Amino acid sequence: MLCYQCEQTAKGTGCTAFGVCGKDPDTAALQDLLVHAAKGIAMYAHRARPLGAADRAVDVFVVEALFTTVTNVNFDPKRLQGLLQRAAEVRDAAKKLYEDACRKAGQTPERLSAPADWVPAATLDDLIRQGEQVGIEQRITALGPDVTGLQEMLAYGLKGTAAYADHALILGVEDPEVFAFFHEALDSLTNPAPKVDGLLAMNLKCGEVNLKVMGLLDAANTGSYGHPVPTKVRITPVKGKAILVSGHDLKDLELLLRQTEGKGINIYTHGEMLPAHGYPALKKFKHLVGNYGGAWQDQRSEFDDFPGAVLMTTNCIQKPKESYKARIFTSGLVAWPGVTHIADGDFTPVIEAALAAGGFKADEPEKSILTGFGHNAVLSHAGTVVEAVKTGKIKHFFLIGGCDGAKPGRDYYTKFAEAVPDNCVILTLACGKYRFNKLDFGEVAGLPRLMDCGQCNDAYTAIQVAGALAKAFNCGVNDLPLSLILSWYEQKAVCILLSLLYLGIRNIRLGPSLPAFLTPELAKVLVEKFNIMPLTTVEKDLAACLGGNG
Ligand code: FSO
Ligand code: SF4
Repeated sequence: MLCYQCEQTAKGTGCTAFGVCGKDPDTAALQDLLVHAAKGIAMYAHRARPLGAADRAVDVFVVEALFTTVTNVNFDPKRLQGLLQRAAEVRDAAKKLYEDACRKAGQTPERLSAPADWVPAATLDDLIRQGEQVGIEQRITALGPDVTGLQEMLAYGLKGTAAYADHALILGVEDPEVFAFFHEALDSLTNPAPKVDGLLAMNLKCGEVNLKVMGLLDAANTGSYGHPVPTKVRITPVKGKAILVSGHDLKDLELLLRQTEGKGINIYTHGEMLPAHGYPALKKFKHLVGNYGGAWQDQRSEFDDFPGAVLMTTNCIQKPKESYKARIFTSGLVAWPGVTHIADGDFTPVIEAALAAGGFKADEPEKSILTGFGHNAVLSHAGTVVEAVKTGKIKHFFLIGGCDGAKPGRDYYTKFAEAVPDNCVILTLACGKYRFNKLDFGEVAGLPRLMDCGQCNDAYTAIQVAGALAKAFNCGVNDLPLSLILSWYEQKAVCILLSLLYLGIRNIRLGPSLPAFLTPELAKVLVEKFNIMPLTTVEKDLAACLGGNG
């Protein structure tokens, strides 16, 4: 296997024997084959659409297939085998769609070859062998590391965008143009002689489309649950039976809240589910009592200690310990072999496991943190913020956000947040915030110095806020007293980075390490075009930011 799609990839170059995330070589091959199959489907769907032919089932499957292969989502070869069988059926449907549309238009259909003509092997072992033939290694040999790296950056950007598109469509918000782009971009990845310029342009287009998708998801979340409002969230347990909900899927949380109402079970959020507490239609549930634990990489000890059931609605799942394997559940696209999967929104098994577990025996002394600083909430203070900047009360803004992870260097973000001067505001989002969100940052100009904008997709909020500030100060976003200190881990961070690059945002500090798929040549291009900077030391980087360099 060779997988280098996430930040924790082995030796900073690629997982070859076994994934650091827990992905075994067989699962890696099946995921590669699923992406290959999605490209084949897209070849037909991309050609059918201009002829007026589209099929929502095809569109949605491509989104789900991509999201399935994001880091820490699906580790289950059996589930992947099922998805591959379905992929072949969907591909046949897309082929028919295209050929029928051609006939109708009086055109001769193109005869498409690999990956459009993929025939799924009959057994799991043979599917794995097929997957081994379509991995990154073969392309690095054929096309070289730069072109392959750019192709993979696009593929990872698409995977991240697919995750957000999936959340939005679950809440009933979708856009045919977005589906069309997935097909166009995947089709472009089948080009036997790709060019660097074309790939760079397609990567930026992915950033553009992801921005649109984050907007759709924002509309879906706020349309379903209202605009987040600043909300105090309890971080200490209360007595009673308990369910811990992790991941990003607000719909699953809503369903679970409804199904547990009046059952004497308290619901806690974990990791990226924390911002759910800010949404009016979710916070109204009295038994949504608090947030438990930290970011995803702490789950093995935290789930072990949690005296109730656990539900993983999206990534990031890690190999469950035997101690809690019987009381952890997956939903949506998440899968781990041997872990019960809730496919139909009926969370009865989760509720039963919570009732059977001990629950918290007593209330712990109350402690809380704040969340809910979506764009509406932050921009409702726009006048105060602009005034405070003009009078010098607020000197600088820092967006310290992105994913968390297990690598040692990630304490940089804690130290950076701690070192930010008192007259500066810190905006944060995604699971990286657990590095510092329990520290007391106090206030500046009557506003909290630390504002939690939400999940990783709420990078949309940060972009809205930056745009509004730039307008108020009549300057470009790059001219604002704003620094971006970003941490990345998986492919959602890749699509957000592409969106920021599409917007022309420069001087991003990216860590804890640069992606392995960015060869030195590609990294040079990004530095020249966008002045992306690796992290150095907190002292040097902070001084540079405050001195006007990013
Ligand atoms: Fe984190 Fe995992 Fe939200 Fe990611 S929980 S790492 S970028 O899935 O999606 O920030
Ligand atoms: Fe390695 Fe990350 Fe790929 Fe897992 S997802 S196999 S940790 S590069």
